[in-house]
Amino acid sequence: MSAYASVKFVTSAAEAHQLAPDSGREIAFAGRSNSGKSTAINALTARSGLARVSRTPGRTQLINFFELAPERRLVDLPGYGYAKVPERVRHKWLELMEHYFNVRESLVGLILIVDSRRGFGAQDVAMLEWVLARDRHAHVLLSKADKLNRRESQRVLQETKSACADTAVTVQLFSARAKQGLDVAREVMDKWLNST
Ligand SMILES: Nc1nc2c(ncn2[C@@H]2O[C@H](COP(=O)(O)OP(=O)(O)OP(=O)(O)O)[C@@H](O)[C@H]2O)c(=O)[nH]1
Ligand SMILES: [Mg+2]
Repeated sequence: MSAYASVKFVTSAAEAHQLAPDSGREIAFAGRSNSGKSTAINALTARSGLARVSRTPGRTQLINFFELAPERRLVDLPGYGYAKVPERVRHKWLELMEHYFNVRESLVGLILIVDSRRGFGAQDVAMLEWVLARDRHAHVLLSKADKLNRRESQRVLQETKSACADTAVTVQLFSARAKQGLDVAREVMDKWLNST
């Protein structure tokens, strides 16, 4: 059964003025292009077609808002780091992200999706610093963990935890395909969305 029985798509924003109303609480999903953000949202909400999964990296250039319950949202942010994206698109991404993180009062936390085969990149670290500087929570999903064996996945988990050791950032292994780590991630999200 879906943990969020009545989840639904709300709106897409390509421009700053198109963001969903800034009330209640929301959690944003960010990460490199193709890291598995949309797939994670679908797995966590147990709704396979909710967020669009792309075969072409860098396709999602929109901020997509989903409603879990009244005044409770998940936000699928456009990915970064795809080499073939033209400079104009990269610039627009930066502008839109800066606006989003600067104005968004309902943002309570960031779920950062990092491909477990790659580990942290410079932009992932920059994204975390950005969010922590704004006093929001952050949690890292090391995605596609089904692609690694146990020894490899434990290694990337420990390395990532060490990189976050001086911060309040939490880290876990995650696989949408193997349904690994769903409950842990949902617990984090529920805490952020519902704590008083
Ligand atoms: N093996 C495996 N593949 C995954 C998993 N999660 C996502 N993928 C694959 O990774 C690719 C990218 O997934 P998306 O969810 O579209 O990634 P995204 O981060 O939303 O990508 P953009 O929107 O383009 O930035 C797809 O081919 C997915 O099927 C996983 O847990 N395991
Ligand atoms: Mg996506």
